[in-house]
Amino acid sequence: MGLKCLVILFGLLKFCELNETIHRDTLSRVANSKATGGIYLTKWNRGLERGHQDTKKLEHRFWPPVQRDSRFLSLFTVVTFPNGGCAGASGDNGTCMTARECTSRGGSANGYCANGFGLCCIFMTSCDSSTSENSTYFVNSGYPAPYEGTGSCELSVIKAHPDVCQIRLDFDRFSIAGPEQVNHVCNQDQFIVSGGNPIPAICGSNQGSHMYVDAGIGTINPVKLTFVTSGNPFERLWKIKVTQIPCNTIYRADEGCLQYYTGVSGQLRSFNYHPVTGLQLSNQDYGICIRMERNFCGIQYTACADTVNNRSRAFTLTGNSNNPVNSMIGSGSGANNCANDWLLVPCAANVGRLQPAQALCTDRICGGTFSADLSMQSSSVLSTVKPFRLWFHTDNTEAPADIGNRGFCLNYIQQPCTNNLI
Ligand SMILES: *[C@@H]1O[C@H](CO)[C@@H](O)[C@H](O)[C@H]1NC(C)=O
Ligand SMILES: *[C@@H]1O[C@H](CO)[C@@H](O)[C@H](O)[C@H]1NC(C)=O
Ligand SMILES: *[C@@H]1O[C@H](CO)[C@@H](O)[C@H](O)[C@H]1NC(C)=O
Ligand SMILES: *[C@@H]1O[C@H](CO)[C@@H](O)[C@H](O)[C@H]1NC(C)=O
Ligand SMILES: [Ca+2]
Repeated sequence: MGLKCLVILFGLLKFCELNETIHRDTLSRVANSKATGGIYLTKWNRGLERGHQDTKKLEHRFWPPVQRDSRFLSLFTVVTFPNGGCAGASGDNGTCMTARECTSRGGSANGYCANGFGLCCIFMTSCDSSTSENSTYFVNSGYPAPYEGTGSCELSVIKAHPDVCQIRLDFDRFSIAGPEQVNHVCNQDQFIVSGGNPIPAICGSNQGSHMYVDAGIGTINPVKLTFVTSGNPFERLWKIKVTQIPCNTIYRADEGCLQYYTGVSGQLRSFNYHPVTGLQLSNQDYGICIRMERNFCGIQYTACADTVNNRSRAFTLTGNSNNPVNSMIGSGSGANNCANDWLLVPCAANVGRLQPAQALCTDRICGGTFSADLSMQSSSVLSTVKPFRLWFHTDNTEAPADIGNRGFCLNYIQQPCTNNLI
């Protein structure tokens, strides 16, 4: 798909059509629309302000070389550009297209794109709707005002193209009621994703987080995003960007990754993590993947700084974390094993651990301190198992043994293929 524009008289007038070839004989049609004061003209007056110089630049950029000699085209120039993503004036992501196309597809124009030839079309929708537009924002009823009511609010996401394999959800805003205080189960509000691979329901505060949903191959049932709200009044606010990811792209997440991070360093947080107000969610079971960057052979994890609490709560999965709790490791059923809730870090070992213990490594880590050894002292933890992946699991119970756990926040840094890392 693409947008083609006919530029007349060095850009003083522009006529754009989505995906439609403009021939010389289209000119009469253009002339007609001009004569009748066609809908295009008023919408493109920014072209008039931009004037001569910009248009000259555009000619160099877009003018197909084969047409350069044509005397006809010295007056009439055809420019094309892809229907790609664009940034709207509001900062939202949109799709570049003509004003007419944007209106007919149910979007709203928000700023210019493609050097002023296209409009950035933003798609925003709320409860009980469906979308097949890429980069649609799913917002709460009444957005940007919060929604205090209860009920169910659903968006069906239909593939924009059969060749879409994944749906990425970006939680630009995500604030619904958190889990109950005893067992941390989301029983008041819930965000549920269905129709794709199994995804745990979440609740609470998740702004800045993301999820990948496997949409399957071919055209199958839509993926449904549902907010169920119940119980006490709560100022619920959400705005989720829904991006459709084609199968054969480099930015597609690996199979089985609910979360997928790229880059040499970054930060991983469990859902509803917050050192003070967060509570680790029960009934979680998912993979977190970090793309192996070129020439990196290992990955090191360190608990985030907790600047609020006296004792860091950046990794509190098990025990009563109102008191200091040591790290726990391994999959046995002993007091210092991780039988119920854990973060699985494949063959994890503390950084700087003295030989020969270096040869030993553990997989599950839990407790109230982040370390691959039993310890009250937090440590950086290294894993060289590839691909880089973590699994997070919680059961449906906290009380009475587990109290006030927040979940985890870890910073990761990939380690170069030196120092015996292969
Ligand atoms: C737009 O592009 C599609 C796919 O490339 C094509 O099937 C369709 O005929 C085109 N429409 C027009 C009006 O050119
Ligand atoms: C959706 O938009 C994103 C970002 O612009 C882009 O990478 C992706 O290829 C688009 N998906 C489809 C199906 O066009
Ligand atoms: C979407 O918007 C963000 C923030 O404005 C920007 O960083 C990102 O590149 C945009 N994506 C596309 C495909 O335009
Ligand atoms: C912080 O912890 C230390 C050691 O456990 C304790 O001595 C101190 O009183 C605590 N401070 C606060 C403000 O709780
Ligand atoms: Ca638990």
